Amino acid sequence: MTQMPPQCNNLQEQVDTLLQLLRQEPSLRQQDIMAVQASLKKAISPEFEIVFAGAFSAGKSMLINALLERELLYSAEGHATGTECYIAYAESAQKERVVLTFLSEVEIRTQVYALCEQLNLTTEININHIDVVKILSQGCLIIIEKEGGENKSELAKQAKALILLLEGFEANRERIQTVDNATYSMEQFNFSNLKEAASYARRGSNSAVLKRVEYYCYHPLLKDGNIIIDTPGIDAPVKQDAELTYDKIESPDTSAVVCVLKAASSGEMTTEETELMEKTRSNPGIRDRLFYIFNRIDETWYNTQLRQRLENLINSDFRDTTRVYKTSGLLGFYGSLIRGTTGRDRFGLDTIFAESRDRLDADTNSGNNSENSQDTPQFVNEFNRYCANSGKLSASQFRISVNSYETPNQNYVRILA
Ligand SMILES: Nc1nc2c(ncn2[C@@H]2O[C@H](COP(=O)(O)OP(=O)(O)OP(=O)(O)O)[C@@H](O)[C@H]2O)c(=O)[nH]1
Ligand SMILES: [Mg+2]
Repeated sequence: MTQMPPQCNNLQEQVDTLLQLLRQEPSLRQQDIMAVQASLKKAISPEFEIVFAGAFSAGKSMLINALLERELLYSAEGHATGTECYIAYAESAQKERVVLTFLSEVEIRTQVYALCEQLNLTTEININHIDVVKILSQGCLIIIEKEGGENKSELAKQAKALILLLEGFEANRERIQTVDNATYSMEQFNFSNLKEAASYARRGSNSAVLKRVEYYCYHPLLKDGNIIIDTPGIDAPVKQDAELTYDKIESPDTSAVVCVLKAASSGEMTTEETELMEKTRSNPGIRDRLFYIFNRIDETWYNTQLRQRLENLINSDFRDTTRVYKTSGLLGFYGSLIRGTTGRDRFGLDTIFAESRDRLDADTNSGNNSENSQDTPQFVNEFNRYCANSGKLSASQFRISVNSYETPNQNYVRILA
């Protein structure tokens, strides 16, 4: 962070004096001084909040993991992040810690009412009544079945969100306070590291009743007061989650916004993305610290039409900014991790990918079929595609073949070997 010029050393005092003078002058007393106070707070604050915002699955969490070079945040298909995550600096690896803040019972009740209204569930709603909770959950299950699955419609997604909220409330009943937002340290949860806390927070039902997760993480990027904030997708099924993101980008505490856009995989901007950019531009505290990231750029490598549409979009709608970046969070993140692997652990298949492989197993109930294509880590598929079809590797320099008689994992190991 830049040093303040010497005449600003007593900024707080000087601004306070000016504001006092303002109050003494009757004709100026009505002036709104909120903006001045907000700017002052920011100017003297040692913290610099950088908010990552965008549509669901744009890759916000993955990009943050890539920046921090570790799998800290939960990144997955579908709506993955349901809670605001703050990542601030820890002085050393030993000082890494997590603080979990829960919603209050009142806030949870408000969300339950709103969801029940949208779902047309009109029973007596007392979430402390075990029977009521059962009836509501059954009602949700019926809706999901009628809609043909959890993700089949907005209604089904909301029903799923209500189930998770009720489950989360029950599972964390002892920790949730009536009107206050209770906070807990990781010791109180018996977590021994950030990862354990993160995997507790990523579970849908826990995430539903958490208001905020703060990670204190040992990484040079966070030194000097940089705080990275991951937010739920602006099109998240629970309205409150999405609103939280909009509140955050309009908040005077926010100093920079990284808009993670999905246009590289769709060729166009969604209404929500346009709204996000408009709201961001209207926050005077952000000024020109607005970064546009076209993530998932790998998808344009295999699709000429998509590539052209993205280029057209950037040339027309992003003409007036130089802060346009094209990234692949997925390839960048795993690419940096596999540098530390060797043939002995099959270039990460037995180490860094072991957990996601097991998770895939659990998700798909595919049992012991460990070479089944469903157990191929997403990165391995993307890596093979990169080698075979991206046109990024010169054929004379890299004689790489992706063979159809081998499994994707075998191709991956052979190529890297
Ligand atoms: N092909 C490709 N996939 C990516 C890329 N970045 C992320 N993904 C995948 O996209 C999915 C969603 O990524 P997340 O990081 O969870 O996205 P998010 O923006 O945090 O999504 P929400 O938390 O749901 O709002 C994951 O399965 C990632 O592996 C990328 O650059 N290329
Ligand atoms: Mg996320």
